[in-house]
Amino acid sequence: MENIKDTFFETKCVHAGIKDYEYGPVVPPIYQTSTFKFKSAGHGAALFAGEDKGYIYTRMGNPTIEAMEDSIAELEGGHKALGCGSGMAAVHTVFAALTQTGDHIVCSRAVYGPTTTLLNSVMKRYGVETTFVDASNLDEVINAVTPKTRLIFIETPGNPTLSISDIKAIAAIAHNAGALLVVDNTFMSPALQKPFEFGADIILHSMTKFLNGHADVVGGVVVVKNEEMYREFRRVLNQIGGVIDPFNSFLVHRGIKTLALRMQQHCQSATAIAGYLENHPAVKKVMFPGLRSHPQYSLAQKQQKGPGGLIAIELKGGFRAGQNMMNNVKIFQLAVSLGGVESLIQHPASMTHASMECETRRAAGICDGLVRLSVGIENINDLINDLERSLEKVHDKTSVAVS
Ligand code: LCS
Repeated sequence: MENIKDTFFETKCVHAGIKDYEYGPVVPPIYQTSTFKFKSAGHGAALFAGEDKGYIYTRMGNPTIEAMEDSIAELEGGHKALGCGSGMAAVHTVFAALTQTGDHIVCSRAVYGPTTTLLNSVMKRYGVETTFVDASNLDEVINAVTPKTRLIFIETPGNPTLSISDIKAIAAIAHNAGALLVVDNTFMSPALQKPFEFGADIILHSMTKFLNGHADVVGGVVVVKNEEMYREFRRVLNQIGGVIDPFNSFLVHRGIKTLALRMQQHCQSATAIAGYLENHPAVKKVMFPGLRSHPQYSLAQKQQKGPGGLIAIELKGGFRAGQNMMNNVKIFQLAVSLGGVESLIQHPASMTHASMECETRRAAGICDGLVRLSVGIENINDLINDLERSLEKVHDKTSVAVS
């Protein structure tokens, strides 16, 4: 579509990235091919030399992948995007492209468990050191930066505690130190948060979550702001090989068409559920950026267009009560991942964040009793009734609190 830049977000969701293709399809065809024919030996050489535009080999580029990448770059307000085989491939590509032996990273403690583990294992083995901080405390971030810091990495809201970091303030800290700010925007999607508007340098997503939205793809994406960085990241991704394939790209691109609508419903239903849980006698604490009780409620109001669809809760009965709740829900599915149309429930300490060492996990605020909900788009009455029934059982068995 022409003039896509002048359209509103909902229109971009439907049309961004789509070009003209042979036969005039309204959605991008799936170019399910590993390689592309050259017209002549000279043409092949010119493509490899970058003198001619076109496709060579799907690890290096493919029209279906590119359509999805362009749509996300447009939605995030970036220059270009790089589709990756998973969110973790996106995280790794960023670290591999930006650091070398002797460099230092400052990373928020409130990030997806395997991101912490990647920094503490592979990146450490390559001689890249990381300092983990409570990124909602700016003094901690400032104090952690050293002359060797290449990047600051945050997730906001963080997985799974939903603590919020000030993107604008942390971008300023990074830039003062000659470092870059990388924001994992998975929990918000560009429908609810635009990190580039607050000074972030690189955005990444697990597309497995809200961007795709239908729990049928594993994928990731990195979005950059200029051509120089894009070329460097593309070179590294080509070498690492962690690319996405055409079919999964097609599915993500299809999912994005309803992103704006889905995010509205996730926010609305999660807000209703968080309010319900906050008043429930079996619940000790609810962490949700849309509640006034959230410690960074006012920052969330400034930085986010909505609270998102994730809720973390602690039950008065601790871990046992949480297990009971998870074993008794019927509509919420007991499964990891998040951001799909179906509601999910899981236990971070024994599931998504189990790869972290116990002490690291507790320092990140992930107590053993924490349960995470990803609120889908089912009817809100069904969802609340499901929680009501499961919490009745929890409450009966744990009326004496044992957290
Ligand atoms: N970043 C965030 C914020 C995530 O939540 C995840 C996955 C990743 C990166 C990695 O993405 P993947 O490689 O799985 O596409 N989060 C998960 C979670 O909370 N439950 O299961 C996966």
